Amino acid sequence: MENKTLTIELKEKAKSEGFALAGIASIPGSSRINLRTKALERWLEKDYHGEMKWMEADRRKNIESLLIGAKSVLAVGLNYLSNENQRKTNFKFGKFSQGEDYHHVITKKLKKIGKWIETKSPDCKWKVCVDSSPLLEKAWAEESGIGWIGKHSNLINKKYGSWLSLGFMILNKELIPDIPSKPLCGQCDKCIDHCPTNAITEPFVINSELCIAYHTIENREEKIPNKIKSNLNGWIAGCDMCQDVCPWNKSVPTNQSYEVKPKEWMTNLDQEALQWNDEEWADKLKGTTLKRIKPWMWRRNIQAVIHK
Ligand code: B12
Repeated sequence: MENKTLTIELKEKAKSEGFALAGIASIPGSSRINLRTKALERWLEKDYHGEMKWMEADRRKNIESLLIGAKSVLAVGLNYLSNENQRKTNFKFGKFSQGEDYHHVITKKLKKIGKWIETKSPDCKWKVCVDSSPLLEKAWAEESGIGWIGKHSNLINKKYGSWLSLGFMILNKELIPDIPSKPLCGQCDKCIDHCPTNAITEPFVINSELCIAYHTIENREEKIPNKIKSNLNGWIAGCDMCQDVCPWNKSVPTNQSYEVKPKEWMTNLDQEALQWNDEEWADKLKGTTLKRIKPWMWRRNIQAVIHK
C-alpha cells in the first residue's frame, strides 16, 4: 500500500480502536528531539531521577535502538478522564491509575493495529512501547503533533488537556509525519505555583525527590520524608495537583469506556485498609497499574496521610 494511504488509514484505525489522539513522527526526528535528549542528560546529572536508576539506560537517547531499521513512530493518547468521578474520600489516587491498567489497555489495542498493518504491508516490522521501554515518550508525542510538553512536564493537547496515557508503535516503514506541536503554556505558571513541595524546580523540570507521585509510587524507603509527608493532602497513589490547576484541563471531554472507570474500592477507601493483608491488597490491585505499589507501601502511604 502507498505510504500516504497507509499513514491516513493507520491514524483512522487508531481512533477506531478508542484512542483520542494519533500522530506520526519520522525517525530521527527534528532538532527538537536533540534538545529533549540534552534535557534528559541534564536531569540525570542533577540526580532528579532519585532511585529510578533504570532511567540512566543509554538506549533512552536513541529510538533506533528499539527496532532495527526504525523509520517512523505512531504516538497515541488514551483519554483517561472518566465520566464517573472519584467520590470525595480521605485518600486520593492519580486519575491515570483508577481504571484498568493502561499498559495492558494500550498494548492490546496497539498489537491489534500491528496485526492490521501486516495485512496492508506484509514487510512491515513494528514494536509497541508503553511507559516501560527506554523511550523519551513525551518528546516523541510532541514530535508526532499530538500535544506539547507543559511546564508540569506532562503532554498537553488543546482539546483533551493532559489526561492522557501515551503509547507508541515504532515501525520500519516510512510514513508521512505530522507537524510537531508548539508549546502553548505562555505566561501561565499555575502548576509551578500550586505544587506544595516545589517539585517543578524550573519550567518543564521535575525533581522526583520532591514529587509526591514519586514518593507514593516509586520510593521504596520505609518512611516518606517529612517535608513530603506534611504536604500529601490525601494523595496515597500518584498526585494530580499540578494538572488539576492547569487551565487546559478545564472543560475537557471524558471517556465513557469501562477501561478508565474508577474501581469501586478506590472510591470507598477508608482507614480499614490498614487492616487488609497482602492477599487482600493483591486481590484489589489485580488488573490495575497500581500493583507497582506493594502492600507495605500502601500502609506506609496511608499512615503518612493520617499522621502528617
Ligand atoms: C520517570 C517517570 C516519572 C517520574 C519522573 C517524572 C518526570 N517528569 O520525568 C515520576 C515518578 C515522578 C512520574 C510521575 C508522573 N507520571 Co510519569 N513517567 C515517567 C517516565 C517513565 C519517564 C519520563 C522521563 O523521561 N523523564 C525524564 C525527564 C528528563 O523528562 P521530562 O520531565 O519528561 O523532561 C522533558 C521536558 O522537561 C522537556 N523539556 C525540557 N526543557 C524544555 C523546554 C521547553 C520549552 C519544553 C517545551 C520542554 C522542555 O524535555 C524533557 C525530555 O523529554 C514516563 C514514560 C516514558 N517512558 O517516557 C512516564 C510518564 C511521563 N508519566 C506519566 C504520568 C501520567 C505521570 C503522573 C501524572 C502520574 C500521577 N498522576 O501521579 C505523574 C506526573 C508528575 C509530573 N509532573 O511529572 C505519563 C504522562 C502522560 C502525559 N500526558 O504526559 C507517562 C508518559 C507514562 C505514559 N506512557 O502515559 N513519572
